[in-house]
Amino acid sequence: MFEHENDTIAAICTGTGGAVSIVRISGPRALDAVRSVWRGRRMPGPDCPRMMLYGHIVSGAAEAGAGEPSLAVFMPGPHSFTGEDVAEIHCHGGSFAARRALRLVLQAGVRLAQNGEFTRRAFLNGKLDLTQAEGVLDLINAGSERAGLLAERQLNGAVGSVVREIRSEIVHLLSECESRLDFSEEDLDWMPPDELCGRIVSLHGQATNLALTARAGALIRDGVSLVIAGPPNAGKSSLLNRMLGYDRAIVTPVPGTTRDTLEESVSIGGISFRVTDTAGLREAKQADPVEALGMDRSRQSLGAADIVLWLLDASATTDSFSAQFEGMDRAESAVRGKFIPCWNKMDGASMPPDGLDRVYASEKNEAENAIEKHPVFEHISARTGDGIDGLFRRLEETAWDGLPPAVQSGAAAVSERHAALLEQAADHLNAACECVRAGSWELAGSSLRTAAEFIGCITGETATPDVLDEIFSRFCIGK
Ligand SMILES: Nc1nc2c(ncn2[C@@H]2O[C@H](COP(=O)(O)OP(=O)(O)OP(=O)(O)O)[C@@H](O)[C@H]2O)c(=O)[nH]1
Ligand SMILES: [Mg+2]
Repeated sequence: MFEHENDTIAAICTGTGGAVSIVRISGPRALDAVRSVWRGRRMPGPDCPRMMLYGHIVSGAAEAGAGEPSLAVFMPGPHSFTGEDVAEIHCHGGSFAARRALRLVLQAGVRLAQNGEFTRRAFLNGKLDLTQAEGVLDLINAGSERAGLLAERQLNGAVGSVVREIRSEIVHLLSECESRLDFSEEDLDWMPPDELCGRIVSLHGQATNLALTARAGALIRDGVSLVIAGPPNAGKSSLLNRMLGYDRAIVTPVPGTTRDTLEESVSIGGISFRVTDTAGLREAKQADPVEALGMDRSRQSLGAADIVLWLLDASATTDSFSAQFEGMDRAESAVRGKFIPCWNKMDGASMPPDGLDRVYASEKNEAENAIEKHPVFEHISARTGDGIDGLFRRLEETAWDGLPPAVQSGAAAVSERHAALLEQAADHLNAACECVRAGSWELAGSSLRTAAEFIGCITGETATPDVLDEIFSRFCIGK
């Protein structure tokens, strides 16, 4: 917890490994701090704002030698990221140059910034609302193109502007209720109660619909966990390799090749899938202790997955199908997410896809016309790549699982934090409507005020320091 102070802060704001490292300084002493370490033909200052200048960083006036060649820029407030005077020193990459420059800057009466403190200052100085600040964090953490796009939209105010419209309408209706209290004896031109109720109900709908976009937001931001499971030798590792486009997992004809779970990320339809290849599941009596441990991990993965892709070996002898179906049924009961059965090795299958599905149907003693009751099988060959496009479409659809297209486009998908506040606001809007119907203007006003506070917490107008601490502590130092 820290208060917003008017002191000057600095931090290295680039990650390790790049060609350039940047030290950022914000606050009233930003320019003095750079001047105290800078030697160059021209000093970046108010006379040349936002202009990158070449010079050298030295440890002090007494030190001999030219010092570290660097670039520096000065951005006077309020036209800067934080809204304060900001200076940046661009040093050579690697850990030495930037750390040395930072140490020198800190000696000039500047303190090290805390996590997210630059962005927090930008928020406190009105440069960003809270949803935009969160958009900054989402952009940093974006694991797919779609997640990046969503973060960018939020950073540009997509969520903030919708939320502010809702809030300003609530505040308008609140003033309607209050004016009835303040001028109860006077004949003012009031909004009829039915119209007032209608507008509150419409706001309730907007808040609830916006809250519903959180599921799409979570999907886009966090991605999906997909576990590939099935009996040994079904081709699970081959499929992982096929999905990634390179040989990540060891593949052999020996059943029980994969011993431990293996996770990699792949982007499908702009959604990030964390794909886990697992050790094949079979009767424990056939397994050695190492394989048994691997199978334990496979079962744990099954329980935790959003989607389980269960592979069956279509090239195996038909005698083996019963055992394969039994294994699948046993596993399915441990799955909490969605389950997609999939025949692999279709290139070596002795039966066409519908034949395989019918074998499953007859095994289940289902009438042929009831086949559609069965899980819909995918049919692929991890070896040739046949059916993989269809499988990808199925995975994408399963991930979205019926979310309406408007939500899928993710124009303004809110976070869990926003959704919780919107739902609370919606409850108070409901209560306000009841009160208006009952003619209890004071209670209606109080419910509307609470609803406005919850909504204001989304953009930060009514957020407490605790909320800000929680949000900005998730940022890294230098952001
Ligand atoms: N014909 C054919 N062979 C395949 C296909 N997919 C995998 N195989 C072969 O099946 C054997 C087993 O493949 P893996 O990918 O190691 O199978 P797995 O399910 O990971 O096996 P475990 O790790 O032992 O559980 C290998 O010889 C693969 O080349 C396929 O689509 N068609
Ligand atoms: Mg394997």
